[in-house]
Amino acid sequence: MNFEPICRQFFPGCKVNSAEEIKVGHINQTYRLGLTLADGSAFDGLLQAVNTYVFKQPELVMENIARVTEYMRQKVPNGCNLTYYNSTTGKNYYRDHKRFWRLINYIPSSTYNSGEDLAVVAQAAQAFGRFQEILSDFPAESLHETIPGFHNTIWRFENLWKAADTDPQGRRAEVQEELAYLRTIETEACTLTRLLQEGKLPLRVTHNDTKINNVLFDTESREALVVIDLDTVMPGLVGHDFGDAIRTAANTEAEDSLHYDKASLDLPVFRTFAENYLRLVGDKLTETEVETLALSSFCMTIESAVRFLTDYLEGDVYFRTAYPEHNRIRTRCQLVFAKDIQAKMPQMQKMIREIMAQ
Ligand code: GN1
Ligand code: MG
Repeated sequence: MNFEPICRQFFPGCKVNSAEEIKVGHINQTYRLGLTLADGSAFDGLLQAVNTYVFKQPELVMENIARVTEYMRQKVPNGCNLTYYNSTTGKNYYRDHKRFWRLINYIPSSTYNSGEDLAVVAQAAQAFGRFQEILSDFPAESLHETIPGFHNTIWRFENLWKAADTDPQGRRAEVQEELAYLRTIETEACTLTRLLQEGKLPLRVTHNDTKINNVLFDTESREALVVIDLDTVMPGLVGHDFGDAIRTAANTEAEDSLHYDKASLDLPVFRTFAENYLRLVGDKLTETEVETLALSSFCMTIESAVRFLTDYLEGDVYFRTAYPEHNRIRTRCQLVFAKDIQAKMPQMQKMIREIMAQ
C-alpha cells in the first residue's frame, strides 16, 4: 500500500522509508512507519485506519482524544503522552474517499499480553490507577459517548438473543451449550449495569478497554510508560476498567487460546493488580464500588463472551478474526474463565477486603 499520499496530509513533502503492519488489536488497522520529513529529520510514527463500522462517528472519537490528551499534558507536564498530529486541515485526522486516518508518535516500548510476571502486573495496575486518578476531575459531560451502550451488559445480552433468534449465518446449533450457560448467569452478569441504572454506582471518566497490552512499558526498566488506545475513554464505571484488566491480565490462558479448557484465574495476579490499583484509587471509591470490584471481573468477562458470541452468530462483522471459529474460541475461553472466577469469588472478595483494611 502506498502510504505517502496519506502521510503527506500530516507532513507535507515527507517520504515513507518503511512500513510494517502491527497486528495487535481487533478493531483498527495499525502501521508502523519510518518517515523522513521535509526538513530531513526522521520520524517514527503509527498510522491508523480507524474502523468506521465500529466507530460510526470517528471525528467525535478524535475530539474526545484531543481533549483527554491535552488535559493529561497539562496535568502531568513531563509525563509520557500520546501526540495525535494535525493534518493540513487543522484536524487531528485525515479522511480520504475510503478511510479515516490518524497519525500518532511511535513510543519505543514493550507490551505484554498476559500477567505472567507480577512486576508487570503491578506496573500495569498503577498505570491504570494513575489514569483514573488523573482524569478524576475531568469534565465528563464534555465527552461524547462514541459507542452508545458500550458496557451496557443488559443491551449486550439483548443483542445476543436477537442474533440467536435470527441466526443469520446458521451457526446457532453449534453454540447451544454456550447460549444455555449464558441464560443461567444473565442476571448476575448484568449486576454492574443494573446498579448503575439504579443510581447505586457513580459514573466516572474511564478508559473502558483496559487490556494489559494497552499499557506501554520501558523495555529496559520495565516500568509502565503510558496507557494507550484512548478510543473508548468515556463516562463509565470503575468496575469496567478493573474488571476488564483482570479479564486479560489474570487469565492463565490467552483470550483466544485453543487450550481454552485450561483457562483459570490466577489469584496472585488478581491480588497484585488489586493492591496496586487500589493503592491509587481505593480511598476515592464508594462502598458499593469496592464491594463489586471482584464481581466486576465476572461481569466484564461474561460481557466479552456475549460480544464475541454475538459477532460469531452475526458472521464476524465486528472483531477481526484470523479463522472462521475465532470468535467461538474467544467465547469459550471467556466462559471457562468466568466459571473459574465464580468458583474463586469468595477468595477474591476476601482479598479486596484485606487490601482495603491495610
Ligand atoms: C477490542 O481492538 P482492541 O483489542 O483494543 C474491543 C474491546 C474488547 C477487545 C477484546 C472498541 O479492543 O472492547 O474488549 O477487543 N474494542 C472495541 O479483545 O470494541
Ligand atoms: Mg481498543
